[in-house]
Amino acid sequence: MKKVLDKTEKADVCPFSRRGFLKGMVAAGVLASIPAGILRANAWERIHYEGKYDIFRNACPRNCYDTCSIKSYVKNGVLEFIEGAQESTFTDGALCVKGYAYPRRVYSPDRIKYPMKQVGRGTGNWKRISWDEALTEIAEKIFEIKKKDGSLLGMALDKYSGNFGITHYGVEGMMSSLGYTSRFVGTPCWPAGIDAQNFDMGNMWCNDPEDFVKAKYIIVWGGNPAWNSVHTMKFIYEAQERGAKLVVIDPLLTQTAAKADLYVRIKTSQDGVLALGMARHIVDKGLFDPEFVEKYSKGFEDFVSYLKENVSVEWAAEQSGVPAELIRQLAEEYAKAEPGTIWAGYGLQRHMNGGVNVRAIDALAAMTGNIGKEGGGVRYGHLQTWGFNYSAMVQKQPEGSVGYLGKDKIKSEFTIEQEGGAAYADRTININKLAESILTTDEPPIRLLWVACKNPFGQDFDRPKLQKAFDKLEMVVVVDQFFNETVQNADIVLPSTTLFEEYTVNVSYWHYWLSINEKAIPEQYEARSDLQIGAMLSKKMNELEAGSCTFPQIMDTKVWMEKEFNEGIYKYFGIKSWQDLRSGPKKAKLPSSASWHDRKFATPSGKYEFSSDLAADYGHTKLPEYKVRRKAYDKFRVLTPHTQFGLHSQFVNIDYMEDFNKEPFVYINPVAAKAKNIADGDMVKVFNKVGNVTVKAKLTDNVAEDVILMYEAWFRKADFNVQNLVDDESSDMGSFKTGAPGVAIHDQFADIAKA
Ligand SMILES: Nc1nc2c(c(=O)[nH]1)N[C@H]1C(S)=C(S)[C@@H](COP(=O)(O)OP(=O)(O)OC[C@H]3O[C@@H](n4cnc5c(=O)[nH]c(N)nc54)[C@H](O)[C@@H]3O)O[C@H]1N2
Ligand SMILES: Nc1nc2c(c(=O)[nH]1)N[C@H]1C(S)=C(S)[C@@H](COP(=O)(O)OP(=O)(O)OC[C@H]3O[C@@H](n4cnc5c(=O)[nH]c(N)nc54)[C@H](O)[C@@H]3O)O[C@H]1N2
Ligand SMILES: [Mo]
Repeated sequence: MKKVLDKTEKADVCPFSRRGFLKGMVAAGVLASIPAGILRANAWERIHYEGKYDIFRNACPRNCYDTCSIKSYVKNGVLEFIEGAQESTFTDGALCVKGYAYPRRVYSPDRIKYPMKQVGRGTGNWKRISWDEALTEIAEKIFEIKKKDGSLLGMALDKYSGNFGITHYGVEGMMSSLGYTSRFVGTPCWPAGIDAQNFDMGNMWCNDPEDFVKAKYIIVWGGNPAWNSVHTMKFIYEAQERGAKLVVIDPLLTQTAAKADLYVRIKTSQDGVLALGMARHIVDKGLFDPEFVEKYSKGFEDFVSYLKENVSVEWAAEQSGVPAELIRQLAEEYAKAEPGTIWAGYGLQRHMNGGVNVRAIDALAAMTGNIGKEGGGVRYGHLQTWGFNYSAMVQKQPEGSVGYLGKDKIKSEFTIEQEGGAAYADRTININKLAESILTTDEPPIRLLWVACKNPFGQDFDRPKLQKAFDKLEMVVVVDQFFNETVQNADIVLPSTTLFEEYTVNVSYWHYWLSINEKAIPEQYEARSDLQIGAMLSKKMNELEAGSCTFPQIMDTKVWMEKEFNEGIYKYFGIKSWQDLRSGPKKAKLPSSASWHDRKFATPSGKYEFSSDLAADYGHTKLPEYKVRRKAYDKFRVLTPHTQFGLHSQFVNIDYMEDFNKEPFVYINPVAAKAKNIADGDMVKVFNKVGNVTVKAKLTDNVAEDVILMYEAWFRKADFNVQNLVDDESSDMGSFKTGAPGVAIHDQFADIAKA
């Protein structure tokens, strides 16, 4: 090991070497069994690095709880290795495995290097073109659409979470600069839970995750942080060391469940039932918090009546598959804990009854007085730190732009409502029904689709239908870094920079740290950031027709990053200027680590609402009542949750990740496999009404007998895509706060047979 750290050796500073990767991991003490001597050497190393490298501040912009603060080491313009920032007590000097592989992503030979045109969509016949040619072709299409339709509503933007850097909202700005267009709104990720918490409390707001250490009882409910939020686990472990009990409720025995003191296997979609059963027992035993329900809540009596008339522990046991005795035990332990906390994961709410199930869980926390306490709460997410200017996003349409007659307002979960609420006249379409909408939207139809920070073929639903939809489009432009399946269905691909090649600023929807992202290396090949591409398109549009685009034509990402800051941000983070972030990330100055610490809720009544009129206005029950789950449409339930060594379609294609994750599998219980005559390692076909996937089987009793499991991921060498098995059925909630309902991603079914 000592040798790995020997910096005097020439070979190990090559960015393409496995050494650089190891060094990053060692630098932050991440390699599993690091002897103490190495850690001491590591401290020596750090001092040694100063002066030898240009050191930059970066932040991981992926859609991940952890949004890590990064320190990057550059020599002669080459990014050699990176480590987690030590200044952040959340990142705590360590990255995840994917993070350490970033230099391999930057210098991957597979990166899209130049603008390219595909001669015949889907043929793979790519031809390198110049930026000028690419932009001219796109601009001419835009003019053609305006001429044909009298508006630009035939141009649509499909963007989501490939890069959450704040200036990336400049893509939306670029669209506004062109005119009124069609926008896919909503989110495939967490909308049902967002609405649920808004109905109950008036906002989605979670405690600082670092205060997990203060919890005495932790329920991780429908989440898998051991893979999906690795940095939070250290706080959970510390709580356990201080005597807290960790309970994991999940239909799968996950890596998080493996760390738990108690694993509860639940039938999928039946979390509301379990929460209601626990609530009934708490009422029966008088274990609720009289002060909270009297002073700070509305509708508790109605909730109790509902429970007494409709819910019994035995019924909940039968429905959820969790034994009655265990429901009673969980209820009593949680209610008596001082405090108890629940982490409501996003997997939990990707169901047709997902929103109301989150409401039932919120109710459990409220009735036991666990909301507003340090170490307590129902942790789902928050947007408290997102108060930027969104200068890049807010752009004016050119004079005389014709818009949609409806006064739809653009919404996303990150929308900061503007004073006065100016109504946009873009046409808004449910992001979760991309295929269906392209096929059915008319007057005008969608002709030109601009895709950025999104991989619909990898991440959206009903892939066979999406193929038909793309075939209908007149032009598809994709801005990305790799030739993924969406790019394969594009006419023009524009190369995007990686996070190290631009300035931006990042915050998290989970922790409370703010990080600057500096440009550490030049743009690689001909890659440009989303903002720069907007400016280049604007220049070309105006060249061809003056006044046709209002987006700035010269773009310095540093200047645009500066424009995102305001006094509110400075005050919240206790800094004087964004320059202060050059010395490291900063944490918000929180009056308490607890959300709702003053128990003043943002609901219409100002109280926690067990009974919500607003929920009724949106077509839901006022109370968090039991809602029957989706009827099975095939033999097994199919779960397609998130993978360990990838983030959605990102990372698994990087060579180091392929070392960990060579090929995809379907996981099946041995009993179910036997009935189907399937042995471990057999090639099998998983099929349903949407489509099919052929993949290798792995037998494990980590999954129940009626469940088959595949992790969503893009393998560049395998023809594997879980979206062949996932339809676009909506979840119950999401329209209130995000503009469209979520997707019942985990309410899917399929059969399996030997291939
Ligand atoms: N079956 C199934 N489907 C799911 C889920 C599931 O659990 N199961 N999860 C859902 C969830 S939770 C989410 S959040 C979505 C995620 O859906 P997406 O947001 O589409 O997912 P990603 O794969 O993270 O990112 C999309 C693309 O952005 C690109 N990208 C990265 N950086 C940049 C940049 O700076 N500029 C541009 N232009 N592009 C960039 C990446 O290379 C990638 O191709 O998927 C959803 N789909
Ligand atoms: N390594 C890695 N990290 C990531 C991501 C990634 O792709 N890879 N994605 C990021 C993003 S965008 C997101 S949204 C988060 C997701 O973070 P999580 O919510 O933790 O992740 P998921 O994989 O969507 O689902 C978590 C668990 O929900 C369970 N689940 C499914 N249905 C039910 C149900 O009905 N009841 C219960 N109790 N459990 C159920 C699944 O079995 C799964 O174990 O992670 C982020 N972090
Ligand atoms: Mo997500």
